[in-house]
Amino acid sequence: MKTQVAIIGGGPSGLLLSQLLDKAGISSIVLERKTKEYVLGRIRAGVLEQGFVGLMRKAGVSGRMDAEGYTHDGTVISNGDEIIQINFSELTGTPVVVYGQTEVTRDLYEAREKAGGQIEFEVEDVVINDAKSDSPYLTYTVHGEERRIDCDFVAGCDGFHGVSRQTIPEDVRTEYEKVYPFGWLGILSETPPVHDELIYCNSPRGFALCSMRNANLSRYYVQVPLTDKVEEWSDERFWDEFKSRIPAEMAEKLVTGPSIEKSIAPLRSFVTEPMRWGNLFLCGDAAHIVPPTGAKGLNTAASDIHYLYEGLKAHYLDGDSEGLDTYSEKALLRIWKAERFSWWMTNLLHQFPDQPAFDVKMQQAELNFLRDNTEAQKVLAQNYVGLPY
Ligand code: FAS
Ligand code: PHB
Repeated sequence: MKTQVAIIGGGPSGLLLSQLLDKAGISSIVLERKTKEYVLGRIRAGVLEQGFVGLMRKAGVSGRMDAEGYTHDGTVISNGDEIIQINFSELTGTPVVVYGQTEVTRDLYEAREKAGGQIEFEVEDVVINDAKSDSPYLTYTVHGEERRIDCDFVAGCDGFHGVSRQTIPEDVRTEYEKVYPFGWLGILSETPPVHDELIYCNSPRGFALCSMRNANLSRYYVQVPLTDKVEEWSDERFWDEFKSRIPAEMAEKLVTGPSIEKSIAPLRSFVTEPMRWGNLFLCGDAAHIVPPTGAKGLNTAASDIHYLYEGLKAHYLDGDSEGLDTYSEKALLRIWKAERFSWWMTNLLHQFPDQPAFDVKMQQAELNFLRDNTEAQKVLAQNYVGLPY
């Protein structure tokens, strides 16, 4: 088979890129190693920056998001029982949209299928060949049958455990990593959210987050040690612990119920440089990971897709390759700012094992400065709603 852009990975990055390219008349094929049902079974991000919302509109897939997404004008940071209101719209003029990644991915699959987009599922043994040449090609198998795609460019949208990043020689790559000494235990419950905005909770017992998916679907998290196993957390244990970490006024009105999903995700910061090698371009989790504390994972994948899409469009439509030549540098500039914000939010809100007493005092001083200083709240808001592309 031949296409202009071969995309590895049928998650939000790969699907959004394929849909945008299609709108510009540029052909692509998406290779996904799992089934569509498996991909849609993942519960991940929940908050979309305006940049992401704009890309979904440009891709023509914003109908359900506009109808069912929740516009949030702010968020709450709590310190024990103390409530710190961060008003995005007042401080930056920009809200965020709460709309789950699962729904984003579902909308993108529907759009690709409606447009007759080529997506191959359950692919295996994907190999990127001749990435440094002008005629790279992919080889792979589907149920044992060997296949090949000849293309101009390869977009590595295959996440942290994919093949793309590993294709770039180790002596070309520089990797930066910080592993946090805790994870997040997340649950979904068919209960009304405890508050109409998200609440990021700092408590002496550890971090907690009150989020949501819709008026009767809550998404809640608690920080847990890396050694914890999800089977050690009954629903009762989760609710007791969660109530002990959120502000008392919220705990009093919390509606609990059975979990319909429960999982533990480790937290890490990770970046690989460069994000281009020949005609292979890395996007999203294939190139970088953030702790979810700043809601930046999915949103930095979106800005990568924006830069790559604009570069490919200029290349094919105007014969201008400047966007492709500066892709890695431009994407990394914004990624590192998202890494910084996610690292800052994680240090602000979590309890670290064996944390020195001085560091605890620093965390409290940071929270008190945020409570008392509108400029500090504005800096948080500018980063949370999304820095410019
Ligand atoms: P993805 O990992 O979503 O997609 C990559 C796709 O490539 C997958 O479908 C995979 O099956 C496929 N693939 C991998 N290797 C392949 C191969 N060799 N061949 C073909 N296909 C291959 N972000 C937030 O903003 N907020 C959150 O709360 C949040 N929670 C998260 C929880 C978890 C457990 C994880 C893992 C991530 C979370 N994230 C969160 C980050 C997450 O949303 C990512 O940023 C987002 O999925 C990035 O999208 P993609 O780059 O498309 O990568
Ligand atoms: C979520 O709703 O899953 C969510 C929201 C905000 C975050 C992390 C996760 O920072």
